[in-house]
Amino acid sequence: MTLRIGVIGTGAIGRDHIRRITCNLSGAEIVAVTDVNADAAALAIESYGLSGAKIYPDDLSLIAAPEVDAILVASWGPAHQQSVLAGIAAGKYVFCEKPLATTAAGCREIVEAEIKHGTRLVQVGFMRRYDSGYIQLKEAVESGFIGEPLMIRCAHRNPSSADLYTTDMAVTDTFIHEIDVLHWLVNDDYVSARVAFPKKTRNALPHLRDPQVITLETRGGILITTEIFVNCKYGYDIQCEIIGEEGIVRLPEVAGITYRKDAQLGMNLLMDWKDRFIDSYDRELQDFIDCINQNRTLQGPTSWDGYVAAVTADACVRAQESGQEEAIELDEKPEFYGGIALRSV
Ligand code: NAD
Ligand code: NAI
Ligand code: ISE
Repeated sequence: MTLRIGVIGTGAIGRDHIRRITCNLSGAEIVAVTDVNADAAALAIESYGLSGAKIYPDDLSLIAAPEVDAILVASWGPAHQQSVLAGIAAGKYVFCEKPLATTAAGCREIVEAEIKHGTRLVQVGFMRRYDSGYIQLKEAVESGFIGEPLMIRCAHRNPSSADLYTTDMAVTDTFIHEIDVLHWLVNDDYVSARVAFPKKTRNALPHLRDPQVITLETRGGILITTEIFVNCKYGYDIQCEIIGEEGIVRLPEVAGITYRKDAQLGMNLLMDWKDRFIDSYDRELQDFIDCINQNRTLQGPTSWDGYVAAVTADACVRAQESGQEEAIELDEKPEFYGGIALRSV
């Protein structure tokens, strides 16, 4: 079976996903695209030779199209909620880039709609769960190799940020990847957040506070500190180290040749998120396609994971503003997502 996908939002990542589905992955084809910027949609069709794909005027008409089996939402964050809810209402599968919605209430609405539908339809694009480095870290924690995890130290560095990137986006756009992957890594829930602002880099625009240090604490007492530095200049660099009672494990450096030249021993660093997690993006989407084509329940990050990320991000943004520790309070996890009890749904 070939899954027929309609793409909503053909910007940077929308086009990158179209490229991978068309050129690298198996079992799916792009049959429809839409973008609020009609030129962006036309460019996507032209760039990847999608002569059979149709351009729709908006997300709702694309979702309603009978030839579309599944939608891929890669528009900007505030537009996600409407497209995901319409996808669920039409009974179509949805792959949604992060964030699932920009508010916890919006994510909760999606959760309720999916539960009402009765089967899982939504996968959120938290691709780090498919990264082999993070998978090895999780295996090390779960096998007891480093004993009980006590602390986690992370860094999320981008060489530069766009002009419209604001201080809260360090949480909602960037740190949100750590928020998702870290509670999954240690199988624990967050209970509080704090944010500290070190000396500001001269390389950030005046409106942006960069870098930031975010501290999360889990129910089990694990303390997680993450440096977010989105104008670090030197490269795209993702670090994660888990300190356990019996040892320490670290995310591997991205493989690259070392060179000896001009009196230097060196190694190149990546500059772009598209390259750093290229295998994970391939794997998350292939998994989405395979689960649907083989009639298996989706197994990637759920709408509930999107909700957890949004509640945690809200607390981090409050902590940015208050300078205080802010509580993270989650609703009880519905049985539908593997929780213990179903709360008012
Ligand atoms: P982008 O600005 O390059 O592209 C967004 C596109 O969506 C634009 O072409 C815009 O015109 C279009 N758009 C906006 N609202 C729309 C709507 N309502 N309907 C249709 N099209 C709409 O942004 P991007 O970098 O591609 O990011 C898109 C999404 O992907 C964001 O949610 C972002 O957080 C996410 N993202 C995820 C990762 C990751 O590592 N998983 C990386 C980059 C971006
Ligand atoms: P982008 O700005 O390059 O592309 C967004 C596109 O969506 C634009 O072409 C825009 O015209 C279009 N768009 C906006 N609103 C729309 C709407 N209502 N209907 C249709 N199209 C609409 O942004 P980018 O970088 O591609 O990010 C898109 C999404 O992907 C964001 O949610 C972002 O957080 C996420 N993202 C995820 C990454 C990851 O690592 N998983 C990496 C980069 C982005
Ligand atoms: C972008 O949207 C991503 O998701 C990247 O993974 C992240 O590193 C970057 O900071 C975000 O802007």
